[in-house]
Amino acid sequence: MTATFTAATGAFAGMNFLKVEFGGSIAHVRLNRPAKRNAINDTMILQLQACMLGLPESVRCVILSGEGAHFCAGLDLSELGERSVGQGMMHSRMWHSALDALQLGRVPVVAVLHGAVIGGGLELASAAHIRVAEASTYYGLPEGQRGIFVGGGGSVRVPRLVGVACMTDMMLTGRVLDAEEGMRRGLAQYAVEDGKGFKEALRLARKIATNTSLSNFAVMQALPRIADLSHSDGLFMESLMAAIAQGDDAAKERMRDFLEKRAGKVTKS
Ligand code: 1HE
Repeated sequence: MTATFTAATGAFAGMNFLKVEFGGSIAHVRLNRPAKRNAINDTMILQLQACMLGLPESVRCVILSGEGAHFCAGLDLSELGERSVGQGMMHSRMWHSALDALQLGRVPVVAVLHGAVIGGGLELASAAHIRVAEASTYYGLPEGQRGIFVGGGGSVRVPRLVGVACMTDMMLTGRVLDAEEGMRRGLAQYAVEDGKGFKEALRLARKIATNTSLSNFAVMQALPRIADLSHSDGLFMESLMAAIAQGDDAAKERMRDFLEKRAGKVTKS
């Protein structure tokens, strides 16, 4: 599968800690600070937020990856030292806004993981909708060893994937999960050989990009919220979302396509 991606211009080109490229309806956003293992400083997290909020309408799916040998070494620890308690609070809230912009934005994000996915790197990865992990991937939450706590939404998102017990273990003991264990525990949905992550992500992104916008939006916005609700409230919200989605013209057209034998059937592969 070949892909032609071209470098973004304008505001995206000015984002020095990201490399943004567009290929048709897909944007490829790369963390671009390989010399520091893509450690996320304040500028980078703000650029990521601006990038997600500023995507052109033509973009229907994002592939997120990391330049160099690792996906992301987490928070830039060199910026941590001088922060007061109040500044620490605001810093964490800044990460929350940025990762919410990614998780609860307009388009789904497929993350390609390789090498270290550590601390804030795992917080970032867990905000994506789909994770493809190359064989070199390993996951760690060394916050416990560094004397800090997760601050980028990890305590909310990571237990949803691996459970509270596994996250507790990772934080208390420094346990590191390799690609295989991460896959088994739900940190990634797809496992691929080294170097094959982007190709797999592109295959998935192309499928995602052909769904109706409203259907993708419902999956991204309603599913995590429904998971927060009681049984009864969850079912009510589901009914609202279902009615809205099926009332959309694009959904009606797809139903007609199926009934008039123009749409594909569901098959095993
Ligand atoms: C960094 C960072 C960083 C690398 N902040 N500068 N995250 C961590 O505790 C992970 C810390 N990093 C590592 O364990 C290792 O760097 C790696 C396993 C990721 C990669 O090892 P390696 O041998 O390939 O690289 P390196 O030689 O350790 O690092 C290369 C450079 O990147 C070096 O700088 P240099 O100036 O000496 O070349 C490192 O200092 C720098 N570097 N990682 C700052 N994280 C929202 S709250 C989230 C809380 C957290 O994320 S806590 C977890 C932080």
